[in-house]
Amino acid sequence: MSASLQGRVVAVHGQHLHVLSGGEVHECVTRGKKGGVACNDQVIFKPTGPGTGVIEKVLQRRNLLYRSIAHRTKLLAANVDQVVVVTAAVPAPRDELLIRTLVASAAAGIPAHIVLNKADLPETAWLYTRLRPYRELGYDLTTLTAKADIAPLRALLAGKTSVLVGASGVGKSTLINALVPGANAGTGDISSALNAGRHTTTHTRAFPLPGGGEIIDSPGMQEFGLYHLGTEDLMNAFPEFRELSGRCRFHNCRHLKEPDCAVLEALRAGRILEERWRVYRGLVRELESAAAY
Ligand SMILES: Nc1nc2c(ncn2[C@@H]2O[C@H](COP(=O)(O)OP(=O)(O)O)[C@@H](O)[C@H]2O)c(=O)[nH]1
Ligand SMILES: [Mg+2]
Ligand SMILES: [Zn+2]
Repeated sequence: MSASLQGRVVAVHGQHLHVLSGGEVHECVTRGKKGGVACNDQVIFKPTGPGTGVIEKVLQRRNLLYRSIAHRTKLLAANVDQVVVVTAAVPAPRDELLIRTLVASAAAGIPAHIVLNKADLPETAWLYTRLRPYRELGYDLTTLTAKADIAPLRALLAGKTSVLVGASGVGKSTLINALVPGANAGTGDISSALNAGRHTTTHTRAFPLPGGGEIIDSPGMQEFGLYHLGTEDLMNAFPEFRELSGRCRFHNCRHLKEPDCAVLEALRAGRILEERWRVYRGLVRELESAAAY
């Protein structure tokens, strides 16, 4: 019997994990570990043979992001420094996806950084303007052209562990391929038949960056899970609501239709973005109906 080792999970493919320990990758299984294991978790595992092992324990996490699967929570990534949410003017972006991503990051206590890709397209100027309120909310915005120059992104990622997320078609795979030599991420340029197969498998990988730091990619995933959150967590994940906390008539105000609600007043006065509040209202309903599952 060999002694247990400590390592870091660098890839998750269902119950199969790659754990990096002492410079070597061990293929480990979880044996249905309760609670699950996330990419980038620190774990204790017991070797079961050459290059194989079984997970015994997940060490305490600094933070945790969830994957979105209809009404179920699955772990995605742990111990990360930032979320990088990629957006682009083409295909037409959905406000809701961006907002939900920012909410999930805020609820996990992880800073989010918005990357506006496809700066070469003329439509980008319009989206840049639309994103101005987000910069006022405190989110950093980096504009770049993945196909031409990813230097601005390299600077942003250097020395940090980042999770990459964004709608299909915004250029995530293009960015990964430019950042990580040999990553071979399937891009929208490859035949869609080939992509279809790739995207149905949900695996998550941490790629070491040549200049230090790591980027965590989960092909096919566009959105973080939110079903583990309560209404209170949700309110706190909107900085513009949080700022008004204590100013509503009712201390337990949910900012939905209560009288003398400071959030609703700010909304009517145009100081809160309508789309942000709408997504908030939708999420409150969604989480309350999910809680019944
Ligand atoms: N014009 C332009 N197209 C880009 C850029 N980056 C990626 N694309 C294209 O956008 C499409 C989707 O890219 P892909 O990396 O597969 O997006 P993903 O679905 O987010 O992984 C592909 O056709 C890319 O060639 C860019 O900076 N400018
Ligand atoms: Mg892709
Ligand atoms: Zn209120």
